[in-house]
Amino acid sequence: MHAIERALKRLDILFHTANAALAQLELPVHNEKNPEYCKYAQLYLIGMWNDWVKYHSLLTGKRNLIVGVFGCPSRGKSSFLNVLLGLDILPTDNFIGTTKAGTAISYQDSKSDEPFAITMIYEKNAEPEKKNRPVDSVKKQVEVFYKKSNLTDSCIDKIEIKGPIRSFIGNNITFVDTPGAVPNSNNDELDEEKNTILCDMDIYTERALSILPSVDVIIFCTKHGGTVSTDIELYNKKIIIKYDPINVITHSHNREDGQTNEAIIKKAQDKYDFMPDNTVVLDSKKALLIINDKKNKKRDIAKILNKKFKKDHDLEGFIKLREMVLKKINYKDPVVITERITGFEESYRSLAENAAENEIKLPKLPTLSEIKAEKKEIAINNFRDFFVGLFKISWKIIKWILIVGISIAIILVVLALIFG
Ligand SMILES: Nc1nc2c(ncn2[C@@H]2O[C@H](COP(=O)(O)OP(=O)(O)O)[C@@H](O)[C@H]2O)c(=O)[nH]1
Ligand SMILES: [Mg+2]
Repeated sequence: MHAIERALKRLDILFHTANAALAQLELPVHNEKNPEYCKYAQLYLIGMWNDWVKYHSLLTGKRNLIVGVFGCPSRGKSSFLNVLLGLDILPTDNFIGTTKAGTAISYQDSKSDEPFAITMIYEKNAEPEKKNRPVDSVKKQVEVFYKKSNLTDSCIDKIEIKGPIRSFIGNNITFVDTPGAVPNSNNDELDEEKNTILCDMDIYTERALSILPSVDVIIFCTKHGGTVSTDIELYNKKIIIKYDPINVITHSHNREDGQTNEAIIKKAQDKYDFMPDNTVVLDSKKALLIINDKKNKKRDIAKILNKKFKKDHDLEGFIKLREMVLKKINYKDPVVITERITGFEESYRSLAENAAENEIKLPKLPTLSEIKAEKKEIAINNFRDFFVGLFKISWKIIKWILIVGISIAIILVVLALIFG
């Protein structure tokens, strides 16, 4: 707890310094000097600022941790999320563009007959549209909202689903499903791969990538036996630059006889050449059979999944995945916090150095010893002020006591003289 309090103080300092730097850059004199640089630095600071807001709200427990699933179209993202949610509620299909907007799913307890609240949120002023549904109708309602999120109208922000999900990872995580993204919309590989319906991949890609900065943990989905150059390009251009994702290989039904998960991962590592060790192989289709089994509708799905995932070779990837997610979300670990804040500080320092080269003076980030020295000085000043204040009040009181005392004494002397 102590580490978190200290971390929050350091974050506050960064906050103030970055805000002061932004104000400095907005000064007309600087903007005229080097408008190009000012614009770049402003954007950079705003990006940093957003990251701090995100981290701050996480550390103070004001929001859930957010896990986002990304990847090219039809890599099994929505199917695999249904397994993580313990409920088959997200639309999945064999054609590109099934998931049409970012969809955030989180736990909310409810005893109502329609315990799931599904909301379509628009970017601009339009009022959100909200429907309450029983679990069996959630998928249908989401599809209705997806249809409404007409491609020519890109002002839809996201869809939110809140209800009693049965996640075997934990209830304090918000999961986000995203539309399939492509690194380049004229990709021939996609047409070869699928009977592509006519759709504007740019809008889906934009919607998916706009979600990237707001998530804390990224899961990147690829498909066993699928084509790879689009995945590699998307991964290298958009994901790995900023994030350290967990990699998931779905569709393990394509495995050759006796092929182990390790062998699949090894093969993928050779083929993708980017895929690091934190990769798991999953068969969502098989796991969904357990989730959709009528017998299991009213039972504790987390317990059932745990047991089956541990026993079944095809499903064991889910257990590994849970371990990886939990390890990544260990954000209250003092080492993780310190590393992260040091990272923020370093990027601010390099920005300030860069600014100096451009003859712009940004506020200096105080060092911890400077902050300590400043605090000490404040404490000394407060201490001194307290005694000065006490002395002043005491002096006033003494002065009044003396005045009153002397007056009474004079009166008594006068009275004594008069009455003899
Ligand atoms: N056999 C098998 N099929 C899968 C698996 N995951 C997804 N699929 C199928 O692949 C297709 C695309 O899945 P979807 O979840 O919609 O992909 P998304 O576009 O990445 O969200 C659907 O027909 C799924 O049923 C899996 O692990 N095994
Ligand atoms: Mg999908």
